[in-house]
Amino acid sequence: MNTLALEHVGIAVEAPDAAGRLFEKILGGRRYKQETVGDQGVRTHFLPAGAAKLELLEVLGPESPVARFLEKRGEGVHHLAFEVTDIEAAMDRMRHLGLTPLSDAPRPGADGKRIFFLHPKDTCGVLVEFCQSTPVPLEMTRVPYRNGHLAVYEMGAPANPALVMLHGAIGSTQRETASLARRLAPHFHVLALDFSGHGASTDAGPFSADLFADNVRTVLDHFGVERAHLFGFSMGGYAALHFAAHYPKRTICLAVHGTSIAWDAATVNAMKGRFPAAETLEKTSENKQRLFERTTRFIRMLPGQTEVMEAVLPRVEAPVLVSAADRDNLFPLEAALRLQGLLPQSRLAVLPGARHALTALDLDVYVPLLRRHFENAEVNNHPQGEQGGT
Ligand code: CMX
Repeated sequence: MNTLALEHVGIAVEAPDAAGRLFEKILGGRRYKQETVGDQGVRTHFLPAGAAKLELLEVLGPESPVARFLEKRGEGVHHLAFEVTDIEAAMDRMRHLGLTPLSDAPRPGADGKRIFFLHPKDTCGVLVEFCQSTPVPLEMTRVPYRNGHLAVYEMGAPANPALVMLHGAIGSTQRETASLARRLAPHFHVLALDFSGHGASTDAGPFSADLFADNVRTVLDHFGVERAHLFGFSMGGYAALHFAAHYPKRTICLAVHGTSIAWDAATVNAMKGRFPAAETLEKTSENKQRLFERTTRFIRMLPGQTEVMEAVLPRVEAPVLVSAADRDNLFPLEAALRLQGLLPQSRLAVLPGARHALTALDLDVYVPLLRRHFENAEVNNHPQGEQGGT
């Protein structure tokens, strides 16, 4: 059997800000996430520590087990957490070892994880946590659209700023944006959608940037969201830019990753070269054949759209974070630079060590970048009244 890996060390602290600054100095990394874990009565503050993390535990109320710990013992190491791939099996194994998990079943922990504990009395005075990263299944809402529906995965509190998340060509939320969406959900009201004819959304005719922008508008209307941040990967970025250009009053700010607006015959062929790989992944999709046909027609039109985009994008006033992977195997870095050059309020980020696929990105690097970009955006100056149309 492989040994279990240390996932994080939990440290109970009285003053999370001061403790956070101290450990930032010691470890050399920055706090990258805060999260309230209501079930445990704590707020967690994460810092990177090599392959593991430090989890500073801030008490939220007197009922929290960490409050009792602080009262009895003061600040200090509170628990060690080990990563498992099957948390139910880990619970059974602990019971077979004669150890008693503190809960009958795994409970929700920080980071979308499922967790359980062993009592410190059974484990040499150390509270031991087991955690499984496998995320809870996404819940899908069917938003009526033309004669069918759009599949939307809603996460996070509706009181938070809305963030629409758009996948790439021949992709879907489940395959591409889900992990990123989960990481952003504690801070935003995430609406991750499958474009028409993709993933779990029904087909609604030929693909076009207008259709995808209309998908976004429909989802915002359905959820009663006036203005939103947009994130788009690859073709999703293209659609996000198109949306921002045509619905400026509904756009707070944007982030696009792995997106090019300068398509030529070579990019069309390179994109088509990715279809077989997608085919093996999309075996269950009823739309598969039509998806490839519609995508082929759509991307063949894109080289003819370059001039149109070049004329329209300088009018996008929303701040845009343009990011690209330094080893993107579909678009050269120049594509990102060219795009950034067209956008009046844009910043460029080059992310290390990744190819085109969004799933290959180091989210520990990318998520803080995105959060800062969205959170810095000017959100007070809400334009009112009539929205633009395509
Ligand atoms: N590490 C080591 N010893 C601990 C401990 C810890 N984290 N927490 C409690 N103890 C010790 C206490 O000091 C006490 O020892 P003494 O009997 O020698 O005084 C003993 O365990 C009993 O402690 P208690 O305060 O009387 O509390 P309970 O037995 O009611 O609860 C425990 C202890 C472990 C069952 C409870 O704290 C618990 O359920 N912990 C798991 C949940 C938790 O800690 N959640 C926060 C983690 C947040 C996250 O990572 O998401």
